[in-house]
Amino acid sequence: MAGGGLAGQIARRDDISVEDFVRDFLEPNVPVVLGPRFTDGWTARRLWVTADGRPDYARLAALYGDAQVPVAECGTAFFSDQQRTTMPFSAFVEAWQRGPRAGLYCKDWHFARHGAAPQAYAPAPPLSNDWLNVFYDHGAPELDDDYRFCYMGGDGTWTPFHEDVFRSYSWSANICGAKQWLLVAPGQSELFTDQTGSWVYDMTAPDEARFPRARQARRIEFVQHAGETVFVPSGWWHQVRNIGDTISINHNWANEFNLHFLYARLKDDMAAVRHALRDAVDMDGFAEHAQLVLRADSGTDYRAFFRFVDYMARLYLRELGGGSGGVELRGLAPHFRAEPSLRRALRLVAAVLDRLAADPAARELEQLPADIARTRALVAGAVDDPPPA
Ligand SMILES: O=C(O)CCC(=O)C(=O)O
Ligand SMILES: [Fe+2]
Repeated sequence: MAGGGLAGQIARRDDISVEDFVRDFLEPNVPVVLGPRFTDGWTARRLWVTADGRPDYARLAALYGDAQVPVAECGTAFFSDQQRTTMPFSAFVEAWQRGPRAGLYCKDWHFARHGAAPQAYAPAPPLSNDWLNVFYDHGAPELDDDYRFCYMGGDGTWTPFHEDVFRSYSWSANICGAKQWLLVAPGQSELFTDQTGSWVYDMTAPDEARFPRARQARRIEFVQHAGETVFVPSGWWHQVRNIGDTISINHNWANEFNLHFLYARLKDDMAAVRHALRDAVDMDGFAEHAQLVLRADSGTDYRAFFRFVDYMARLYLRELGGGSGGVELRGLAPHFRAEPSLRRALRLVAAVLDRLAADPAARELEQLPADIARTRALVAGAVDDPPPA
């Protein structure tokens, strides 16, 4: 690749068992494209698409026209993202049909929360171990949030270079159309970020004056076709451009295998907050103030992270005890709910709880250390080896 970093190959699997996906991709945190068999049965692939594989604009407008949707203007940068507005879905579809020059990209639309057929799809079994959406659905309904999204846009609409929220995984399935992907493995961020915390906006044409080493980043580039699903592992930066009129559904998700990435992200963000506020460390109430700033910057804080982990730990303990009936976990493939998987998940949770318990930013908070200790003790009964006799 001319002037580019070493290019890698994307793995592709027409079919894969949940066990193999866990071993080959989820645990080692490696990207893969899954074949169309995982989406062939989806209602969305019939209902939203015409016989010749194009978006069925009239059908879409009739189904969801009244929804207010977030729309990016792909030609207008706004800090590290694009300018965004909100409009009725019917107005978006009208502009979309007029042609790609509009550059409007309906993205991050929480379509499942707005009456837009949550039954339009079901995550592929290997991708079903989705703690983030289990937590928002069942553990924190008052937050009225989720991480299920729909993207719709014409040829050339695109998403700038980024890493996903909380360092979560994503998966992205094409209902119709195609996407050009660029993925950059973790551990290279010094090549494309600067001192001020800004990063490269367009990795296909980086600003060489500001980011002279960006082109050295090792990358994987590939096209995702209609029906295919991309697994984006934790901490892999990525950029995406639509080829032709494209609709996709995606989730951000997390589970036992990337929980340590989520925690590491929280800890890194906290270190940045404490550095920014370093002149105030001796102030009364500094610990709580730092959490507030963390929450504003990162969308979460230590207590929210613990609440998420605690909720999932208790759910898994109940499932292990056979008592729950499992409504909360019913979306997970059987493999993830089998006893060995539950135990392994709880061991990974215990490891993260141990690190959290030792973290000075957690220890200085009211009540949190006691809460962590209580949950850790509950988990211990299920996972810790008995001490040698
Ligand atoms: O399809 C896009 O435009 C962006 C998708 C993305 O960033 C993701 O799936 O994480
Ligand atoms: Fe993303």
